[in-house]
Amino acid sequence: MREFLGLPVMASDHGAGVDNLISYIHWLMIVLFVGWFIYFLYALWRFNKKRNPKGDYVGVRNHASSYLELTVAGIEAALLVFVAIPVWSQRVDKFPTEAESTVIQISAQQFAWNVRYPGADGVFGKQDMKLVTSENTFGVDPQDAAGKDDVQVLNEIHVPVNKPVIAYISSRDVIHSFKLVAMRVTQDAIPGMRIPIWFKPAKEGRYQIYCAQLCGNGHAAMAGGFLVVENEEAYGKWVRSKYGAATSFE
Ligand SMILES: [Cu+2]
Repeated sequence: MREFLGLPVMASDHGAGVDNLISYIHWLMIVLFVGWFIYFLYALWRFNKKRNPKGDYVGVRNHASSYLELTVAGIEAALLVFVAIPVWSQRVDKFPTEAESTVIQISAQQFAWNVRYPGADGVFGKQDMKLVTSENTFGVDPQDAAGKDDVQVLNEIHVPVNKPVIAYISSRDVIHSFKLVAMRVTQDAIPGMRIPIWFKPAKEGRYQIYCAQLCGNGHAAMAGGFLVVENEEAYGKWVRSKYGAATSFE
C-alpha cells in the first residue's frame, strides 16, 4: 500500500506506524467508495420511474443499512483507539531520557531554522529571553561558562543514526511549523513556547525540512533546511568543528 499511495521516503523508527494508519484509512475509503458507487448504480436501476410508476410511502423495511453504518463506525472507532491513539501517545508521552538522546533546540524565524547544540560538556549554557537580540537568537548568557562551547548553526541539523533525537521547537517571530516528512514528525513553532518532539532516525541520508505554516512571503525558503543523519563518527567530527559557535556574537 505504501508504494501504491506513493508515500515519501520514510527514515524513522516510528514512521511505519504513521504510514500504516494512512494505509488503513485509505483501504477503508476505497471500500466505502466502491460500495457506495455500486449502491448508487443499483438505486438508479431499482428506483427508476418505469419500475416504480407509483411512490412507496413506507420505504425501507429491513435494518441492513443500519447494521452497515454501525460496522463502518465500528471500524473507524477501532482505527482511532487501536492504531491512531497508540502511535500518537508514543510521540507525546513516551519520551526517551535526555541522557540517551541527541538534544537540540530549534528556533524558527522568518525565514530560516536556528539550531543549538549543548557542545562538548553536554550542557546548554544559561538562557534568558531578555538577552534575545537579532544576533543572539537563543538568548544565551555570554557570562555562563557552560555556554562557551555551545553550537549554533543555521538550516543544517546533523544527528547520529539510531539514537533518539529530542528537539525543543520554538519561534522568534511568527508561528512556523517544523516538518520533517522523512521522520514523520511535525510541530508548530510558536513564539513564547518551547515544545519538545522526539524521533529516532533509522536511515542515514540528507532530508529536507519544511515549514508547514504559511509564515510570510519567504515561507518557501524555509525548505532550505536539512536534516543530515550520519554515523556516530561523521556526526562527532561535524559537531566538534562547530564548538563555540553559539557565543560568537560577543
Ligand atoms: Cu515558516
